[in-house]
Amino acid sequence: MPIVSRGFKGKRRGEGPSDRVPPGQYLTDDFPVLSAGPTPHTPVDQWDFTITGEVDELTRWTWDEFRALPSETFTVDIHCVTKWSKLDTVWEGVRLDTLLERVETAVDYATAYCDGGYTTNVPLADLAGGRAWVVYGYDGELLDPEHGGPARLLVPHLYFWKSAKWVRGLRLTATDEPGFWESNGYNLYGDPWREQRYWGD
Ligand SMILES: Nc1nc2c(c(=O)[nH]1)N[C@H]1C(S)=C(S)[C@@H](COP(=O)(O)O)O[C@H]1N2
Ligand SMILES: [Mo]
Repeated sequence: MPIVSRGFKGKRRGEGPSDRVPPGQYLTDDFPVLSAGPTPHTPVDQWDFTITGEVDELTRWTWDEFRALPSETFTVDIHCVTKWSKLDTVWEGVRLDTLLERVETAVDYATAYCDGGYTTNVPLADLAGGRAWVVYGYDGELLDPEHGGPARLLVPHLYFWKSAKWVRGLRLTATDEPGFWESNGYNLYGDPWREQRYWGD
């Protein structure tokens, strides 16, 4: 009987198409949960989304106001710095463009902040152009609290740590300020196609 372990790669499906799977990543069908702390459970009647910081006026949406904004269902690939990628994930949410068009600012950076205290920094340019969303639906259902429900940021062209779960707003800043993981060794920008995993990558 051969001793090779066919199960060694678990649910990995191999490396996948190189135009879809960035260097160093493997594909998974699972949806792992990665959280630096406990899952907050903020009721939607206590939820709001605020754009604050270097803005002319603070802009805020209640849950009902946010849900009344134009939304879309879309399919993207996601890439976690721990090396799993997941293709064709289906989300529902509001483009950041829709939120940012209400905001006047002279600065170029944003820090997403969350229930539970997590933060992550993203240049405003990366939040514009239909490349970033605040999502509340996944795979035809409301977003599971473990995956960031009621709502999370989704910036699929950057490593998945930029997709802040339980997001409550953006603080706009003049300089690119490291968030939680970026202060702990992760790359300030996090482009998976350039393998910008850690400081110095
Ligand atoms: N608020 C918050 N958002 C977060 C995290 C976190 O710990 N707290 N972890 C990040 C990391 S490192 C990853 S890989 C993804 C994981 O999302 P998932 O649990 O839905 O797979 O969420 C990101 N967003
Ligand atoms: Mo991650």
